[in-house]
Amino acid sequence: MKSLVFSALILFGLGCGTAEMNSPDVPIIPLPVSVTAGAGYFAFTDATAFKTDSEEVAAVVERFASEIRVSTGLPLMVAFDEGDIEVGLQADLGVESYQLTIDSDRIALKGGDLAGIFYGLQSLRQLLPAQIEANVVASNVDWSVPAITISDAPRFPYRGMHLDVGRYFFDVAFVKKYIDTMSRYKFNRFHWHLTEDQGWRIEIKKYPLLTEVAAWRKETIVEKNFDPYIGDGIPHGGFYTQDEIREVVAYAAERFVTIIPEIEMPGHSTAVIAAYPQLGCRSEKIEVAVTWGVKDEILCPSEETFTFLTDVLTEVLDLFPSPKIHIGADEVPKTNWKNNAVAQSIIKRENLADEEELQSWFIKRIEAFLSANGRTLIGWDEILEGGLAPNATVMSWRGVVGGIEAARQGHDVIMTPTKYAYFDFYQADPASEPLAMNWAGFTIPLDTVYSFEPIPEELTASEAKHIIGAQANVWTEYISTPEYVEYMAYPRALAMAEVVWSPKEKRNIDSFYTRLVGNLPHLESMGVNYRIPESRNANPTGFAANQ
Ligand code: TNX
Repeated sequence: MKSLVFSALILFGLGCGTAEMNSPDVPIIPLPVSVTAGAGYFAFTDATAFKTDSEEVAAVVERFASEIRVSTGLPLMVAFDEGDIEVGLQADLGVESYQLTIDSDRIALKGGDLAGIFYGLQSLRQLLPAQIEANVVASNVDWSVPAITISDAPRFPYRGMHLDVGRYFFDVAFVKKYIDTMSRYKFNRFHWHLTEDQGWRIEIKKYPLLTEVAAWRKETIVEKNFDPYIGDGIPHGGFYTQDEIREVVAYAAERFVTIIPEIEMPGHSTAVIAAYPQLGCRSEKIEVAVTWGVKDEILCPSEETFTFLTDVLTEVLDLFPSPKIHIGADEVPKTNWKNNAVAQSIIKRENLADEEELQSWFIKRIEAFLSANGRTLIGWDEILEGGLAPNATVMSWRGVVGGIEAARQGHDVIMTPTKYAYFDFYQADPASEPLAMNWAGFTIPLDTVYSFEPIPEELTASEAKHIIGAQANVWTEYISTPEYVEYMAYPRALAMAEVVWSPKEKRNIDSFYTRLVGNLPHLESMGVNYRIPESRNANPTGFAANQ
């Protein structure tokens, strides 16, 4: 990888020496609200220490110091009485905001809250040489940072990255690394897609077959060989124990990341029905899915299903403090409801027009349960069909149309339109890339992600307030290894980080590419297997981007 990064730098025609750091294109991603270059450098030495004003601030600083002690080998004490890096709270700065002032003899970091301090420290980390990310002492490095003043605050409160662990299971160590990496780019929501047709990944004490049966499939389709079907013959599966989940939730919280668990219903439920056939709408025994695509196996709207779902959610709520819980609700073919007596009798009893309204009735029942437990619901934009549940947040994935509609109805919206936010899609000419998703027929290069604007022009200012942020999704049908997840997510996640954090009017693709050059060595040093981007304006394959 080292040599690849080196060639990437040559490709860009730039190095990453300290001189360039003093330019306005200081290599911080996402771009801060305001950056003013000063004169000179602050050097980290044996005598450098952090001074904090409270236990809670000290805890955040200590975590950071403990990480950079590893690479610098410096003592970097955290104290209350003295220190040349002074860190404290200043509430009037606002949530998640910070001010970082670096002079040649001292550094001052003020955060509007602890998250703000954490983000200020991430900016400081990015100003240090890339070896700061190393997990061994890096010798002969000049640990200095340029004099600079930064004022910074996020554009959106919801800045998300998603990971599908249903299609392929990823272990706790990797999930932690994924969260750690995203948090360094100031993402604050991890959407953990925990259940799928091809695998259920969360231990639920009351329903042991979910982890004994639903977490395992006998094999996986090879590439796109649906017809004739070719399977790999290799069993695949795995799940997180509740202890592991608690550990990951705590790990994320230390990085100011809230985990939003997703429990899919009523669709994407083949694995559940394989374990508990009585929850489906048909009596045949089925297996955990081995192929991709939209499946007919959906949960029956019976009382037994609601008991199951509320039991499952009770355990989920106990594990995840997130105020918002994702209940899926995408891609629900209604065939099995059309042919099922229970479903039809509810339509009649509740005076519903059709199966779409039955889905809406289903989701509203789940919302009532969540709201009785002090939480609200997020669903994919299909929850608009048949009428939105009262406090639902809509995740708009089939373009931004659903998001516009929901915002007009006064609902909160998270924008994640496929065209810009699906990191399972190819990022360059498919001919030169490993197998990836392309069901919509387009490719999503880095600059396309960067060009994404989460607030549609059609919205009035008051409607636009309902767009609480955006998210990038990593679906894993064709992504079976951690290395490939990273290849698909990075550096596109850096472009998305800037979309959700930086002021719209300051975003500039040329500046982004320049800062990217300074930043890629950090990803390299963190051991993230990012894709080396083509140089700006180069089109080596002659492949046209999808815009
Ligand atoms: C659509 S996005 C899906 C996922 C797939 C993805 C593949 C959404 C709510 N549903 O189940 O994994 O496309 O790109």
